[in-house]
Amino acid sequence: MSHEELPVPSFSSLGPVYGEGSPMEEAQLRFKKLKDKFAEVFSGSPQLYARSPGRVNLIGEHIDYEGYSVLPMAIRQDTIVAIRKAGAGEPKVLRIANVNDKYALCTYPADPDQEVDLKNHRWGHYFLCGYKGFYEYVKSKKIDVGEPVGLDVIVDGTVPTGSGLSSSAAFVCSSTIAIIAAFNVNLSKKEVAELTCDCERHIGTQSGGMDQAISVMAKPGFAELIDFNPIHASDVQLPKGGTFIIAHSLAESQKAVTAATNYNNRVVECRLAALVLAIKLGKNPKEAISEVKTLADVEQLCVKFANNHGSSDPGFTVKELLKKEPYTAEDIEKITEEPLTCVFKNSVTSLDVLRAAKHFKLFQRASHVYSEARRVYAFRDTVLSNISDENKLQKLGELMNDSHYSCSVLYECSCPELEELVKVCRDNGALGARLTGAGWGGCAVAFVKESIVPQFILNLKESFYQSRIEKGIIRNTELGLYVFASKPSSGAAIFTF
Ligand code: NG1
Ligand code: MG
Repeated sequence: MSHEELPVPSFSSLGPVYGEGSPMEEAQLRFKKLKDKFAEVFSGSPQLYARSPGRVNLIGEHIDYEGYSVLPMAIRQDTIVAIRKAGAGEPKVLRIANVNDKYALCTYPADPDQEVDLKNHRWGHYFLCGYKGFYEYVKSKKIDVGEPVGLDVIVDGTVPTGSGLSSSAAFVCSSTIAIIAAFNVNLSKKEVAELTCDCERHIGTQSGGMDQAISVMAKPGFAELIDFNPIHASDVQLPKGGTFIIAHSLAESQKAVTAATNYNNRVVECRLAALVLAIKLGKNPKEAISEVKTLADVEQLCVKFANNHGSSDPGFTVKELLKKEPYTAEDIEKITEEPLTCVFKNSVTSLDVLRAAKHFKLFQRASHVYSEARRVYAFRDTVLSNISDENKLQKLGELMNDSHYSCSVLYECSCPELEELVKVCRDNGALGARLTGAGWGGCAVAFVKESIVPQFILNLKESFYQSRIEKGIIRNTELGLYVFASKPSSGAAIFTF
């Protein structure tokens, strides 16, 4: 099997494919549960299963959609989708059930052209994202998959939702891969990574491609440096002696619901920052509006300006040309010479952002993106350097701390619970700690010397979780779900048995 194909494992190879350190029995039990649930809800057996993991982003936050490389690793927690294609004569319905009864059966017509009803969020929408994206893809590539038919689906997810660990991508990727396999279409991992990123945008977030890329392309034992345009993953072997601990702040971030004020707002602010920079650096406004989509698009112009002033840092240009005070829409329209509603006329979700926003913090957002993009390479270079392991661990921790500071102060995607948790991690000896994923809740990732891991987790329980247990926010017995060490796990796979 080449690195480029999705593995189709058998039961005997389940352990290594399913994830490092995960007991075989646990995996077998989950497949049995899925199979039993399938028989109970639909009668009969699934045709196949697809699995895709969540991820923790080690560094490179909120820069994938600006075209910059990021450095995540897959985690053991995942989503498995069991699927069966209905026959031609059977009802043309998508029936999506879950092994967890908390999620009620969702049904949709088997119609690839239906819109995802964003005003009424339902958990099954993520499957629909994969379904629509699949048909768009085969149509664009002129692949004939016949008339739409019904699909019976059971889902089992173990990635905590709203936690910044990409439960959404695990769900979208496993759904899409299950559909691809059910229709017998053959695609490379790279194609699947690109396609699943397009799929997830149907949920209404203007996501970059990090989560889907790592979920599809991860290899056990490695973090990956992911580049975009085109997507490419390079293995990064993490140094010995350090462990990543994931800890939940217990604040849930509902990204699909808060998109207009949080996630998509930042995407729009970055685009506006890029436009204003381009125009200030000499581009004609009309040209800038049609050509400049991301801060990466204007980086060379910024560097050129910086060079003329003795610097090589695009952040220098941001400081010189953007004001620190927030911009109003009118401030920006004086520069773009076009109403913002026209600039974003083709994007419903961006127009939602414009309606919800009072002002735009262009200096802060651009400063974050350019500095964070550089930290990703500094992280990779540190891993590859030949300084002592001890110094490596220190330096990686510092980069993570700098990343958190930038996310918190410049990008404003943290929250009080995450601030408290990151501080508790550092006070208890973490080499570095930062929020991970989109933020506004969800998890922190701490980098800890292997020798102190058990004590570190105990201390975290004591100083962060104990008071929350007493308040009844979580149960003592669930603690393992909210704070755990994580090793780089394997990427998506298809199972047939
Ligand atoms: P989360 O919220 O952790 O799934 C999101 C985006 C990523 C990336 C990060 C921030 C989606 C599917 N994922 O991750 O692409 O932009 O935020 O770095 O929207
Ligand atoms: Mg997500």
